[in-house]
Amino acid sequence: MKHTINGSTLPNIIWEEKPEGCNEIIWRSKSNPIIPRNLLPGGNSIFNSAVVPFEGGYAGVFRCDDKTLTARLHKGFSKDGLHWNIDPTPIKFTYDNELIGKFEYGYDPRVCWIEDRYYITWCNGYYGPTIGMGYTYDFNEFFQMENAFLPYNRNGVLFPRRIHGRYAMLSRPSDDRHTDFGDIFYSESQDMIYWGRHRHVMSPAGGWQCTKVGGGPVPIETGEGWLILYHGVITTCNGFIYRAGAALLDIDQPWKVKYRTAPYILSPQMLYECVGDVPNVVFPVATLLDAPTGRMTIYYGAADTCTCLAYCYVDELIDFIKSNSL
Ligand code: BMA
Repeated sequence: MKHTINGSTLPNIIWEEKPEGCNEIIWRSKSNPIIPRNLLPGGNSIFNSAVVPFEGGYAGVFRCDDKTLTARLHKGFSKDGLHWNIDPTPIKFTYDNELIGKFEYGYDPRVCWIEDRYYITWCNGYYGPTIGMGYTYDFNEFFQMENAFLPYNRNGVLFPRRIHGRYAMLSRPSDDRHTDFGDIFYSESQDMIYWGRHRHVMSPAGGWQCTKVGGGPVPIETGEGWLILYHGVITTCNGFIYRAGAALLDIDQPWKVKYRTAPYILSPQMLYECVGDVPNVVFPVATLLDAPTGRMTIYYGAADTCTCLAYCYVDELIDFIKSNSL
């Protein structure tokens, strides 16, 4: 069914058609992994990274772990979304308050265009993980803002517009370790500094998403509600397995889940998803969208090691969520 999708027109979106005979709702790029772990000199891995359309091409903020295994944020640029030029020097944020600007680590960035600039949220080391925030106009200068929340919190995901006049964010309160629990919450802010009116969105559910859930890419506004992708985790005798699901949230009250997939839509099955620094992880963090055609390109981290692409049609995904909902 054709649905209303409120989003950008991106006729040159990086795209590969669904392979003959593929019955999946999401299919992978034949070029995966599109960014190998060792693209940067001295680098250990590049994964869980966010990209946006920028000046006729693409720009992004990348999670690059070096060989000391410190996680840092680096900017990158690409003409086609596939071949990336990543700056080997980490992003240096300009900040007002050195207590906040003091860098410990930064990982799992999301980038969200709101009104006049690109906002960046990430997991920021500040006496434990919390939601760091910053912005850029040009991917040249970066400005750091106050952390959105107290530790411990991860997976801060901004909505691309104000809702009833207020900025909105999903986040996932956690602990300072590997967190074997976790629900997604919704928070609002008038100024991007003070966040409140916290609402519960979703808890873990059965099967693949029974240990914890966390937000993924920036939500997409559709006629059926906010379309989100999220990760869901199960604890097995060999540790966590990270898979991805999708949900539709109410447009006016996004803490209300309308539909949510009972089955996963992407799971670690390819060698590059099953073997790496952390085996069995797919972790979607960004999408590109061509609203008129409903083509959606998903950037995801694989096995905490490299960066991959997958594709789907938003119309098909919405129908799938509705007919396979919990
Ligand atoms: C989470 C984060 C992610 C990572 C995942 C799997 O807690 O650290 O960056 O992909 O674990 O290790």
